[in-house]
Amino acid sequence: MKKKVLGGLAIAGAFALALTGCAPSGGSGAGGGDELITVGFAQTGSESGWRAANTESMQEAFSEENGFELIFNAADNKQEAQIAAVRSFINQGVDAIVIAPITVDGWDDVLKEAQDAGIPVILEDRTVSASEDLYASWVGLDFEQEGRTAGEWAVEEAGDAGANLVILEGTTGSSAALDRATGFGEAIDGSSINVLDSQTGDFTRDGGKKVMEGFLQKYGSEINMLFAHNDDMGLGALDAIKAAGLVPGQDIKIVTIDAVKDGMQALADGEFNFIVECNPILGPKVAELVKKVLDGEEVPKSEIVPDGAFTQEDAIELLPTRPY
Ligand code: GZL
Repeated sequence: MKKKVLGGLAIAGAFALALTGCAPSGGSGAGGGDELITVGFAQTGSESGWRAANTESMQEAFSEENGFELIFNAADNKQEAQIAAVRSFINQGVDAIVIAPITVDGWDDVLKEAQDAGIPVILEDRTVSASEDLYASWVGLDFEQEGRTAGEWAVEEAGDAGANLVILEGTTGSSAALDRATGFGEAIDGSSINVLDSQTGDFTRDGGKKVMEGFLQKYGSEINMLFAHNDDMGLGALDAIKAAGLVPGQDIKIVTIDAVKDGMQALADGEFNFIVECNPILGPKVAELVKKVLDGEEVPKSEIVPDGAFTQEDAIELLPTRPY
């Protein structure tokens, strides 16, 4: 295990640790050779196509040939399991911890424990409400802008005729769901769009299908627009819409977020009408951040990765070359 000593302050810290008999092992700054950097990665789970692409990106970036030993944990979308995984990484004495936090709250204690253990934490994808002093850096997406872009499309699509909209929300308490809702809400405020209902489908296809079935039982063909916080819930909703004898993309206009391959296929097929991208390929940036932090280099507290947005024509053109 390679613990690169951080900066000057950390050298003093390492010296203090040496006095207590628990100095970091190895590391280029502390006489370590070319040992691997051990990183504990606490992933949310495997709830969506986006998550699969994000996990693949992280596992490729944190490879042995890139100088890492990755200890991977997927928490099945349960925060208590994710916090337990982080505690396990701390007990194993990893060199750094990466977290894709399922929800924003509840992280203060375990982040303080990692800090007290001298293990830097980098957040990727979603973020937390805990003080930014408790983590080294965050790299992710502008979820509020993603929601705003989806809302602006919905307002234009509704025009003066208006629309009766239902919303499939992401995981309750996640920064992705909270911020997308904020951005979307601001964009449609004062418009001709009437929000009939909004409920979480937990970012999963099954969740999207079940909630959409409930919406259709309650509102039937009154619904003519759907905003799903991610492609997977929108794809699940397609089954419910078709089972109700309605035509997705025509009877019910659909806007989603992510732009994973299955979503872009639905867009190309005319079942979705607009998709806002959310880039899951974060692995290379996170791996670079880990090395910089362990080398004691200054890093930005946050970094936003740019997103695009796609129409049906875009999807038809881009599908053959989409990386995820
Ligand atoms: C967004 C990410 C969300 C995706 C979902 O960065 O956290 O979680 O939009 C995924 O598909 O489940």
